[in-house]
Amino acid sequence: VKTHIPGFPRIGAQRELKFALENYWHGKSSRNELADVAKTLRMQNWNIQAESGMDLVTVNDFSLYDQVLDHSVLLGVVPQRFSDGSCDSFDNYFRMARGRAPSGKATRACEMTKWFDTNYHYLVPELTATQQFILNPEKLLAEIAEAQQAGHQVKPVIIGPVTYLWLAKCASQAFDKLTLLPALLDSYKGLLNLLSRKNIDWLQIDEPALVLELSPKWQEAYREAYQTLSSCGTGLKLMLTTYFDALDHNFDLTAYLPVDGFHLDAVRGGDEFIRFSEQLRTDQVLSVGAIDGRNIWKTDITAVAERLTPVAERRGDNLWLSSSCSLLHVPVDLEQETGFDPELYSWLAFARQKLAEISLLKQAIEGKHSAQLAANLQHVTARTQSQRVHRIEVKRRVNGLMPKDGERGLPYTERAIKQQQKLQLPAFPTTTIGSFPQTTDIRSARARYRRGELDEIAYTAIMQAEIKDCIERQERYGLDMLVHGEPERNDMVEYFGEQLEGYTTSQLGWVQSYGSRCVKPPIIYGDILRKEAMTVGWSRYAQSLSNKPVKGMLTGPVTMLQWAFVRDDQPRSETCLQIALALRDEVVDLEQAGIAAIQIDEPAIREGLPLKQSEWDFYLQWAVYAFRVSASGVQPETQIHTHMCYAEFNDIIQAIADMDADVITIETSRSNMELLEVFTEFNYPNEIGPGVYDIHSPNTPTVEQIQTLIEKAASLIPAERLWINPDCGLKTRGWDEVAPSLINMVAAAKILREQRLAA
Ligand code: THG
Ligand code: ZN
Repeated sequence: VKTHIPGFPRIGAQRELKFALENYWHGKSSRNELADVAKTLRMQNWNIQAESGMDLVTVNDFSLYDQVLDHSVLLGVVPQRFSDGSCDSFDNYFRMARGRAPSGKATRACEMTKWFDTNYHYLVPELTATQQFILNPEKLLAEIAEAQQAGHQVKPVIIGPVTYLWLAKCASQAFDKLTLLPALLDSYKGLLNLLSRKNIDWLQIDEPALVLELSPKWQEAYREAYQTLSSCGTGLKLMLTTYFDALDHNFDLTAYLPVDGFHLDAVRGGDEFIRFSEQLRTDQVLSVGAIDGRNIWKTDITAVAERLTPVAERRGDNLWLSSSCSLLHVPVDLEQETGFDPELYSWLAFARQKLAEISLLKQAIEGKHSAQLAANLQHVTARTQSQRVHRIEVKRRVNGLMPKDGERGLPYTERAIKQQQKLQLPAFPTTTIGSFPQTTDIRSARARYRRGELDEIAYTAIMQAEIKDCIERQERYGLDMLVHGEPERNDMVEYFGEQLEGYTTSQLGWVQSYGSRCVKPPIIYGDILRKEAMTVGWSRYAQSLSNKPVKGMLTGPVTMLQWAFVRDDQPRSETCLQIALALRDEVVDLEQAGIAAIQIDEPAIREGLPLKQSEWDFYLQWAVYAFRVSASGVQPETQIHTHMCYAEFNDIIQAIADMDADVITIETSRSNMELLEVFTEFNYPNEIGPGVYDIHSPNTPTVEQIQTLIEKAASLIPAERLWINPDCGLKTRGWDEVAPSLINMVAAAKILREQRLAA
């Protein structure tokens, strides 16, 4: 039995890579200093793997920004606009990622999108119909040499050809990406040839697209690809690596691909690996991903060892043990955490601890019964029985939910009349998405409060002053529906996670989101209960300062679930309904406190879609119901808003309509309102606020630019249902950018109102 992992986090236990990158980008450090940090991190990661008993260390899972971007560079897939010679290849790499670099001209960055159903974003390769692939293996070979010189047994990882094509987009006009497969395979053959001369046994070749419901055409591409690669006679063994779900309808396809080994996800894929093992020849290797690479729970090693016994008996040395997928998706090291109480701590495993679990699993399978194994069993058993996990009143409330708990009482058309009577908004009402600039003063006040350097009274006074300033500014700019600005919040999920029972938050549990950016997902360990109101005090205070309506601001149940590490001992849908009920109570309390409009953000509803399309309906059904439960405790007069960003709405427009929010605000400005067209075609029945300017850009939009977008929107959405707002929250911008932008937005809305009145 051998052990390995598909990949390890590269950001560093203390986010060393993040800080090194940002220092380099901002001209505060040299290229060599960045390279040194990167090298140290790689060395550390290999040493951790070797010391934890991995037989092979993974190489090329490291990246300065993104592994898909690295692979594009490896294949010479660099869009034309980056070939202007304005900087060298080191900086050009960052230009592709960010649109700019310490040297070189600024240009449009590559598009970013979600890596399968994870919260990691990759840079989308851009292919042309006549794409040439020119190998550029410098980085890969250098890292292999580095690891070998350090004395490690090396297993490099690359992305497989079919998954790479699947992830790519057509640069300008559409064409069939599979027409590029033969040329791409030539390039891979060249690469395999190179690697076969580097004293390497195994190459890990990642093909997660094999867990998708592929069409026959893409299935055939797999046959062609691996037939070609297996017949190139290099002697290099391929470990075809799949993860994130079961193979299901690609099971036979995969089992017959001519490679020397396969890696399967035995967490999401259930017991499929047992049947798969029976299909393989005994000289083929099966790597079983039995330790969850997507979550932070300790594995029940005894139970997994038992499940693995038949496979171990059949395969002997040709069984490898592994994590389900790369550990990129979990934080680095639990041992740094000092804030968890001992009981909770004993239930958790971060990346480092997962390596130890793989070794422990190997011992268990080999029949060695250690004290560690006994402790593991004790901890995982304790978790299933713990008082802190189970709250009978919460379970009872979820079980008692009825269809009517997801109903608003009156249909939208009747609610809209009552809401207008109450809110008295002008035509084309202006609003914002919720957050306003998080200044250094605000961040520092929060940090001092957290460290106990500010008491509750002093902290509240500072936050109230910020809210007051924010309300006064919005009044001055002339906005119609105000927000309190959220100075008290760090992250929109973490903030609520810190306040709800059943949730906890880590201190250093950072996970890479994209490039140097990280998130710290909260951990949902138990039944969820709202002990007391979470946002009401701030909202009530904000409303007391204005005669205009101030929107309450909450994160919706699906996003609270999707951006957290979720307990694995009950269906996600049940956990989501528990969150929905906690939020429902908050929504009702806000209404009681005189808040007439409440926004329940759901930016993550689309990314929660299962990888297999046949499972979409079931997911959307419970996700939409959970949102509706959170929103339906209030009177028809109370206006419910929701917000979604980075969304492709086409395939879920029915579900969005089913959410039945009175108002939805969406990101549309960068696509020139194209994203709005689906709402028009669908005849979306409720109110919409399509974003009229891009908050991700530092440029101030002019009145004319905004007007043009509003007019486009007005041609797509009936006037009485159109709102005017930016694309997204403003917390990443400065007041010097926000003030003129909002003033221009309000001016554009007023011009439109006058035009309509005159017409
Ligand atoms: N919150 C959470 N998850 C998310 C998002 C979020 N996932 C998807 C999307 N938004 C990811 N986008 C970002 C954008 C910015 C940052 C992280 C993810 C970011 N992070 C800070 C950093 O890395 O410096 C750290 C944040 C902090 O200091 O609290 O800027 O909004 N949960
Ligand atoms: Zn947004």
